[in-house]
Amino acid sequence: TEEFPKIHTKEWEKMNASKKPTIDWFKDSKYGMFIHWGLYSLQGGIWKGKKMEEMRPPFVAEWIMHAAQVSRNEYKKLANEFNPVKFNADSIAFLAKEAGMKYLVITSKHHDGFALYDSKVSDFDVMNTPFKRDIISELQNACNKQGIAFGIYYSHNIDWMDGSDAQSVEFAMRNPDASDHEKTFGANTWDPSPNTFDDYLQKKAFPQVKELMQNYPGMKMLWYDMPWRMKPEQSFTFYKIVYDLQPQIIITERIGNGFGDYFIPGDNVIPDDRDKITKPWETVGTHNNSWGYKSYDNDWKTPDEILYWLLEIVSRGGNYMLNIGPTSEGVVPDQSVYNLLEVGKWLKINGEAVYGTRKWKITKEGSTQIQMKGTGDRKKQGFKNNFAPEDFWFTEKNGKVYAIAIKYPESEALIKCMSINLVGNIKSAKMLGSQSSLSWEQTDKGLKIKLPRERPNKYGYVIEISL
Ligand code: JFZ
Repeated sequence: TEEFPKIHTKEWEKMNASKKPTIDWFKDSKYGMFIHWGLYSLQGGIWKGKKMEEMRPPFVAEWIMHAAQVSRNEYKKLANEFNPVKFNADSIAFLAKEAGMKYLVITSKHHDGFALYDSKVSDFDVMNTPFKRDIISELQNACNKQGIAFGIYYSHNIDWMDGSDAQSVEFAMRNPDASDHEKTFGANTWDPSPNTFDDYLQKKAFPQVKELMQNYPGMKMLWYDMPWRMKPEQSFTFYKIVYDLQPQIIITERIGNGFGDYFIPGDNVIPDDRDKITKPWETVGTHNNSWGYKSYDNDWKTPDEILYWLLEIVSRGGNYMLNIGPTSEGVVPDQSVYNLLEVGKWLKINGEAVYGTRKWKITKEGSTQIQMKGTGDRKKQGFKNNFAPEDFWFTEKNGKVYAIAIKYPESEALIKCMSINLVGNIKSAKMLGSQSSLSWEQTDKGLKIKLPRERPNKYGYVIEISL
């Protein structure tokens, strides 16, 4: 980041300015779908009978090639088995729509180097599988039909097939105790590509990003991953290739060296109020504990837990992009579908309190949950579904404040919103999804509101307060 002002500042600022409409759209959209899908989905986290946890961390299924130290030749053969005949782009776009998501980002190429689209740059692509269908194109068309904005993830830095020296170093970036890692798991034994990093950039990554820009017009976002080891000039080139062909696209700051348009606090990380975030931001979340499909991980975030993440994030002014990992057949696991649709039902009634809102001066009251930091097992992070009726999250929009609760009070129909008394001047209050206007009383202990008997959705409610 320190290096960034030294190169192309003026040019970058000009390019950055062209993205204003997309940034505004992004800040209003709030909720999106992330899709991790590729050859690794065939294994579901198991390589020759061994689970990832018996091999090398990180234990996310899209890292199976690294975890099992699979040689490039052996890994390449998986392409002969890739035939997800049940994949239906329309039903995935429809799922996103019904889930209340406004955009969708799919892995066009992950760290294993396999392209899910028709690439003329590399043979290691979906057209060289029995499936022979351009997944990126099908999904983009399906999203266009549903009015879901479309974007792609592209692993610009790590490419185990064609990149260089991509061994446990990536892990070292995240884990300062990499030497322990080597002691525990041994040195890497696989055969990384002989290409230099620069060869890889010139011959594969830059040309692939360019062809993606040429072949899939009208995209909204590009999710580059892993800023580690990128030189400022290289990050800049990745930014400019996109700008030259699709100037509206906004780019993650994981491009490296400060060139991104929006900030990613970390995987499954809700930023702390004290973090000084200057760019629009997005938290990405796993649904279980893996991005790619993991056959034995059934530790799904429940609907109210997903709602909790969404509220924590939106009340702080950010976006939430929640992941699905389709199987080798191209289907989304049932529990994942069910949970997304449950949240979608909540959003159909309460979406007013989410979309287009901004951070209010108070983000939250009540103290049920803790801050969660870091990727990984959410139970280890201390998550319990123990929401209380005293917990409220707040957002604001057009002179209205939304007080959002995940839990109804059990017997009393009277709730107290302590924070609201700070604003004075209340004109009216109502519950979203209910016709009756509510009576309220401003006390020195906060706003007391008498709730209607209706329960528009089982996962809590929103009081819309007009000021
Ligand atoms: C990366 C990938 O390695 C992973 O497979 C997945 O695609 C995820 C969305 O992104 O993993 C990261 C990258 C950066 C951080 C954590 C995980 N980080 O900065 O905390």
